[in-house]
Amino acid sequence: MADKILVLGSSGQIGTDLVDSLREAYGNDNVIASDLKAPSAERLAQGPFEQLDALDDKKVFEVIKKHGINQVYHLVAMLSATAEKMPLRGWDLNMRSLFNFLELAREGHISKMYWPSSIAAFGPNTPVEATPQYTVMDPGTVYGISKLAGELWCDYYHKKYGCDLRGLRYPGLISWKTEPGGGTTDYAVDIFHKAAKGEDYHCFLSENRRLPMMYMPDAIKATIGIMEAPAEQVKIRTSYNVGAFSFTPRELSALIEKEVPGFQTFYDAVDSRDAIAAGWPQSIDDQRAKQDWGWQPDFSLEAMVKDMLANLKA
Ligand code: AKB
Repeated sequence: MADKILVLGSSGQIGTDLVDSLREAYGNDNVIASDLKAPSAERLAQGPFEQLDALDDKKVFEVIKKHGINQVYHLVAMLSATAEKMPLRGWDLNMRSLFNFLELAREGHISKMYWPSSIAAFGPNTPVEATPQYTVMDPGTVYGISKLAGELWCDYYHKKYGCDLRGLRYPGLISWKTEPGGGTTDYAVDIFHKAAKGEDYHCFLSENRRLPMMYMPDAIKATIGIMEAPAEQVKIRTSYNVGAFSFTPRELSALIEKEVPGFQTFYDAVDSRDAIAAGWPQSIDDQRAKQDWGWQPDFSLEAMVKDMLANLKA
């Protein structure tokens, strides 16, 4: 029987690219996009869509049964900067939407689920260089606490009930199809939009704030890669570290300036997101993902910069 896949949060930064890639691999009709928001007419024409609140457990169950869903990519989350402004709503959304699907997995209604974690699950006492897979995790944000708790719950449901749950700790993600919303790493997308329009950028992180990042095609490769890996190769059921490259705003700005002469970044807009980023790793050790299920990124930092600008200018 063909896999039937539900992507929750399909209009978001990851969901937009992921639905396109999954539809190429599995066929349009086998990938059901879903989001709280109504889709664009273009998206609706591409394949099945369900307008769905991931907190509404009855509607979620109906959608799973209606389409005969067996795999779920659960991308619904309130990200770091927004969740700091509304901590209880952030916690409620991030955790209750996860539990709705963990329970469906426990009851045997879905056979496999992807739920992403983040570098935000680490904290100020985590080693910042080549952050190991297993290390101190003391997140200082609501989003980070929800990601660490969610990782542990996924591991618990796997060990206790045998549920097939898989996850990655995403670094900051850079993409051109959809802008991110509410994250701390979003500057690394905003800056390209300004550069492509010939405008200067006023950065909300300080110039030397180094963070691990990844280009979206690699994030999608990792996401589908871990979901398609044979179950016995997925040995970590909390979430795997994955990395690609790291840079500071100043280094990124200099690379963009090579492609867009005259481009400038100013650091007069630094805000509370800089303190969030200060508690996160600067680079990631992803040996376990490489060893266990063959993870390997394709894009270098320089190649990502060129590709982002080419796509945004097009
Ligand atoms: C955020 O900045 O909140 C996210 C993340 C690192 O998970 N992009």
